[in-house]
Amino acid sequence: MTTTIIGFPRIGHHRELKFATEHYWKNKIDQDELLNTAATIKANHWQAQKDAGIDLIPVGDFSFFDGVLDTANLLNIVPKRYKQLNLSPLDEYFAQARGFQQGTETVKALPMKKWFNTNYHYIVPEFSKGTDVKLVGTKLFDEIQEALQQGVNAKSVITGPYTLLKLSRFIDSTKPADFVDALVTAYAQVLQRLNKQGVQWLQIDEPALSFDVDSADKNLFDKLYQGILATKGSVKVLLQNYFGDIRDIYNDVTSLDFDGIGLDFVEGKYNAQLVNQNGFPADKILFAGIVNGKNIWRNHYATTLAFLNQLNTDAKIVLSTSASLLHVPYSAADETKLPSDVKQHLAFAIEKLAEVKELDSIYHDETAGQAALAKNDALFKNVKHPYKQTVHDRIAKLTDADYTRLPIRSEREKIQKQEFNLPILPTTTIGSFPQTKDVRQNRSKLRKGEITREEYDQFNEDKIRRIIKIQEDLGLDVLVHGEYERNDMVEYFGEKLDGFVFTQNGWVQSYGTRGVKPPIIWGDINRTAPITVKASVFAKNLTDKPVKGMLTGPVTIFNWSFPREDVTPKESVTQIALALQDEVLDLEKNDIKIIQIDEPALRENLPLRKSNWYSEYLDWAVPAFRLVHSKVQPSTQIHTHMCYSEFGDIIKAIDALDADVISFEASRADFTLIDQLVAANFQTEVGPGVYDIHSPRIPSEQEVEDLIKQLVTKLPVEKVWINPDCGLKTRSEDEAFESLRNIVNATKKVRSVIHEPN
Ligand code: THG
Ligand code: ZN
Repeated sequence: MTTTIIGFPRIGHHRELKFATEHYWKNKIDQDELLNTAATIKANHWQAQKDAGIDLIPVGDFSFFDGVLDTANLLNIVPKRYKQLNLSPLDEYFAQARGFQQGTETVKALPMKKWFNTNYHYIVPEFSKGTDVKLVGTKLFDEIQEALQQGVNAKSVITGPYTLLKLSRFIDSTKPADFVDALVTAYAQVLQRLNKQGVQWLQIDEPALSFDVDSADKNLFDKLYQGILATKGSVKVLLQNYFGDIRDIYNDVTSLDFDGIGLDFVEGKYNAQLVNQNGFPADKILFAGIVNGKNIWRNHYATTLAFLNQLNTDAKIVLSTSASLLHVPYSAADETKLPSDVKQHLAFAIEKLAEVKELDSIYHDETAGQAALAKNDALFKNVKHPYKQTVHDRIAKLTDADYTRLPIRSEREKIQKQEFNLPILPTTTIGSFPQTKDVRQNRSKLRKGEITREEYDQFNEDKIRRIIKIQEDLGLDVLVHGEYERNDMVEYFGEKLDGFVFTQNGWVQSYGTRGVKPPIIWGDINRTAPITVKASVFAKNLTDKPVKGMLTGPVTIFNWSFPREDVTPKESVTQIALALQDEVLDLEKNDIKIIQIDEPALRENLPLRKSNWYSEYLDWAVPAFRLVHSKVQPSTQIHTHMCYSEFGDIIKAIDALDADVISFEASRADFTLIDQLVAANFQTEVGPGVYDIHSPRIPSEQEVEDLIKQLVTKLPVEKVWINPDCGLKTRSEDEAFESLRNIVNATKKVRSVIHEPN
C-alpha cells in the first residue's frame, strides 16, 4: 500500500513565505533571496512528508501566489498587457496577481475569486483572441528537479485543463472549445518533459468535476483527456477530484486511460456509492481521500477503516487526503495555549500526514495496529464538547414565529421612512474605516500588555469621536463607529462568544500572502455579555444622525470558522443566530435603530451542485439570518451586506433574508445583477456599491454622479442607497475620505434634479 496527500500548505511553518514575499514586493530583499526562502520552505515541507512516511510526495503544489495562476503561466495563458511590461517571469506573474504600477503606467490585477466552497481565492486566468496556449514555463520542472535531487519520490501536480477552462474568463468572444486542441498539445508537452525527468506520477487536479457536469461539459472533458492520455508515455496519470463527488462523469472517468483516480470520500459521500454500484476498474489505482483536508479534527480510524473495508473493488488503494492541506494550518503542536482536552482532538497539516500513515499501517496489519487503533478510539469515546442545556432548551422552543418578522417588509418600509426621515438616496458606508498603523499598534500593545485596557479603550474612543466628526463633515446620512476595536470580523465575534476556541498560529492562506486564523467551534455557543453595544452607544451619543450597529451574521461566522463534526451545521448556526439575536435586541434597547448584519460569506458556501442548494444549505442558512432579527420593532431598520455579488441565481433567497436594506459589490458598469434584481422583483432596498474599495483609484464626482443616474433609471429611486461596495479598512484615510466626499457630493447633485417621490 502507498500513501500520499493532494497538497501541502505553502505559506511555511511560521508564514515565512508571506514575510519574504512582502519584503520582496517592498524591495527589501532581492529575487534571489525570495527564491532561496522558497527553496528552503519547499525542502522543509518535503522533508516533513518524508519523515512522516508519506510515499508519494506532491511537487508543484507550492506557489508564490496561486496554483491556478501557476498553471496559466506555465502554459502561456498570460494577457498581452502584462507581457508588454517586459518584466522578469516572476514579476510578470506578480503583476497578474496584484496589478502593476510604475510611474504613470498602471495595469490592473487579474480578478480573484473564491475557490469552490473554501475561504481560499484563486486568480482568474483570461483567454482572448491573442492567447497562444503552449508550454513556456519552467517552475514545475524546476521544482521536480529540486525534489528529485533531494531524494523525494515526487508526484508532480498541475491544475487540469477542464477546471482551467471552467474557471477562466473568456473575452473577445472566445470560448473554451477554441482552446481544446492547444491545451491538449500543451499538456502533452508537459508530459513529455516529465517523462524526460523520469517522474512516476502526474496528478491532474480537476475539482470542477464536483460541479454539475452536463453533456457538453462531458464532451469537453472526453476530448481533452482522450488527447492528453494518448501522450502520457511512461508517466502515470492520476485524475484528482475533490470538494465533492463525480457522479455526472464517473463512467467516463473510469473508462478513460487514467492510471489512478483520486476521489474525495469525506465531502463526496456519494463517491462510495459510485464505486460500489458502478464498479471501479481493477487495473487502476484508487486514491482514496479519507483524511479530511478541510477540517482540523482528528480522523476516527475505526470509522475510516470500516469504510475502506466496505469498498467493493479489487483495485489497489492508495490512502490520501480528501483535499489539499492548503485549507488547514501547519501544525497543532504549535498551540501551547489551548486546553489539552481540545488540543488532543486537533490534526493540522503535520498531524494529518501522520494520520494517513498510521491508517495505512493499521489497514495492512490489523494486529500490529491494534494499539494505535485503541488509542484513537478512546479519544473519540471520551470527547466532551461543552454542553449547555439552556441553549438546547431555547432551540427546542423555537417556532415559525421566531423566524418571522412582522409586519411584512412593505409595511415596515413606510414606518421606517417616517422614523428616520432620510433624504432620498441616503448615503452610508459599510462599517469599517481604515485600520491605520496606529490602530493596529494599539491592539498589538494591548495584546503584549504594554498598555492597560483603559488606555486601549481610550484610544479607540478618540478614534470614534474623530470619525463621527469626519462623517458629519462629509455629509453622510447614516454613520458608523468605524470598527477600530476589531481585528477580523469573524475572529472578533468568536472571541466574545462562549463555545469557540482560538489558535495562536493557526494561519490558513486566504489569498496570496494574506491569511486568516479561523476560530474553532468547540462547544455549544452562547453570548455571555453584550459585545458591540458599548462602542455603538458611545458613537450614537456623539451625533444627531443615526448610527448603524454593526454585526457579523451567523452564516458568515459559521462558514469562516472550523465547524464541529458531532453536530449538524444547522445546530451550530442556530446557536450562533440566537447569540446574535441577544446582541441585536440589546442594541435596539440602547436606542441603536439601524443594525447591519453582514453576510459576506453567504454565497460562497452554496453547495457545488444546484440540486443541493436548498436542501443542504439555504434551508438552514436563510432561517438562521431571519432568527437574528425577527424580534425587532417595525421601526428598527435591518441592513445586510454581501461582498461577492454573484448572487444572481439566489436572488429569491437573498430577498427571503427579509432584511430592510442590502448593500453589495457592484463592479463598475456591470449592471447585470441590477437587471436581475429588477426582473426578480426584488423587494429589499439596495445599495449597489458605487466605489470599488479594492482599488486605490479614487472615483471622480462626475463618475459617481453618472453611475447613480444610471442606477435610478433601473431601480425605483425610493429603494436606492448610496455607499461604497465594501468596508474601507484596507484603504488609506486619504483615499477613503476623498472618495466619500465625491460620493456625497455626487448624490446631492442627483437629488437636486430628481423628483422626490410621495
Ligand atoms: N475574514 C475572514 N475570512 C475572509 C475575510 C475576512 N475571507 C474572505 C475575505 N475576507 C478575505 N480577505 C482578507 C483580507 C485581508 C486579510 C485576510 C483576508 C489580511 N490578513 C492579514 C495577513 O495575512 O497579514 C492578517 C490580519 C490579522 O492579523 O488578523 O489582511 O475578513 N475570516
Ligand atoms: Zn464587503
